[in-house]
Amino acid sequence: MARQQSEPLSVYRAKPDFARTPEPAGVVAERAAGLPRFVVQRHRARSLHYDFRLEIDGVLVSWAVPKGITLDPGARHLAVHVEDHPIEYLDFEGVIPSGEYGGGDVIVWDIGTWELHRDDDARAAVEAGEIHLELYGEKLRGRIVLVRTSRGRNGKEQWLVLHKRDDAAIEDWDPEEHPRSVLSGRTNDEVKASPDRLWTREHGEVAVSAPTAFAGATDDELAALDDLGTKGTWEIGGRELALTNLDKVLFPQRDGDGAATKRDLIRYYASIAPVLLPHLVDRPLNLHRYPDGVDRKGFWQKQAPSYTPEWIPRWRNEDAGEGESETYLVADSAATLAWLANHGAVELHPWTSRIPDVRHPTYALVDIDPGPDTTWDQLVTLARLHRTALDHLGVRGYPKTSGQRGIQVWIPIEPVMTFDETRAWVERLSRAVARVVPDVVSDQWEKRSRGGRARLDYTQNAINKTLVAPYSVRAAPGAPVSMPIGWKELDDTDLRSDRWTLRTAAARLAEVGDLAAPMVSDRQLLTELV
Ligand SMILES: [Mn+2]
Repeated sequence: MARQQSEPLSVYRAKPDFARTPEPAGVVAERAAGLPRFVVQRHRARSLHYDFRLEIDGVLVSWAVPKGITLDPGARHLAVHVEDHPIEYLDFEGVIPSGEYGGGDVIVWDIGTWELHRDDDARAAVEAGEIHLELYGEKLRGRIVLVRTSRGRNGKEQWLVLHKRDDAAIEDWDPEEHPRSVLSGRTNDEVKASPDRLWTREHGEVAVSAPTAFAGATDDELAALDDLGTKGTWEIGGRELALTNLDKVLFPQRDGDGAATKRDLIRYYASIAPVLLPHLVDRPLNLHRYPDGVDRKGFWQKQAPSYTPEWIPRWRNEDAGEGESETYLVADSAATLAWLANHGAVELHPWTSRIPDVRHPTYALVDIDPGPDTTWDQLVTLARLHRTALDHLGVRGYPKTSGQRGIQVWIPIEPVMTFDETRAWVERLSRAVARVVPDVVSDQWEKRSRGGRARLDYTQNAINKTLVAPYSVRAAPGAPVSMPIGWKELDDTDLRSDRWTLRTAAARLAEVGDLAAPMVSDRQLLTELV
């Protein structure tokens, strides 16, 4: 999704449509050039209104006009004087997230230039409560007058806006009959359906980025790995790795599947890289390491080890408190994944937020965590109820197996909410689900008081708390993998959380494709839950 910058505006300015005005285009264009700008944005927030904004002294002096600005000289429309907006907002067209002031969708309904008709000081005219303008817009032309009628309660000044009876006036002209953006030709509905720009009060315009493609190990590289002895130098992606203990068993066998060695783990991560890395890149990584195998105790590693090669990217957490990890590894290549696997990093847990804006998550996470007495059928029921709830809200969730016993739902979002907000959102969602099946779900955190029931864990929606990445291996016999699934697969009687392993993941991918790929570029604005 390309981010529209100010180009459409300059394109527009270069080619204004002067067909409707009786004055020669050259004369008007000359006068309109170099003048301050105005914009009218059609804004569907709590209620529909048009924001009329004038560029004055480097800010946008603004009025919210419920019925819009019209060419109809018979109309008198209420205009509420609202706070100045930054000049960067002038050509903004996109979405303001719900929860933000003015949350909703915005199009540039009209844009152009203006000049004072009577006075010579615009700011003074606004303060005096009466301003006469000549507009040179795409839709709006001619003389407009704004007059203050009352100071109003809660400081909101009420004004009237009207169009003079001049050559540009058109009787019964209705702004709602001209609903498209003058920049993109889109309606509010179309912008809402696929917003390519986003505005927040704190950050202004928020960029939307495109996913990158990552290379995995080549067949030749994998053959070279297979040919190594128990240790040796392996070249992958132009990097030389000193691999050790390649035949060490990290995963005991399960159900007749052979045990898996460190070589198997390295091979898996180097091969799965193209579909795994999009979930890891630009995110600090928490590692669950099992250098002595998964039947021994593992440990969490967040701090980048001192022996990390130069070429592996790192991110420094400037907010790290006393005793907390300061420097995190970031995986951006198959070679990095292979290096991590060589160090026994079995489970890869990326942060749910991206560098550098780590305080705003790109996912809301639902973790359906079975208790000792939870049956698989009950777990699937809980997943289905979440699906129903998300459907009802018009929110897209992407399910995956945890690779152990649970099911997770990852909900990709625009990075505009805080962790407190995503956590509260998921808690409300899960509590609504729990009310449907109270005998299956416990709201108790103490394992003892849960009576063996499942837990809907919303607490992972916090900075530096993580769930395992899609396609990450889990620390369990047989080397199961956290596998993205389709919602319909909940109906598959063969589905189990640990159904797929590092041996079967490639065949699974070949069969159903990369079901987690859409998560990476999907961005949603979570609607308010009451
Ligand atoms: Mn508005």
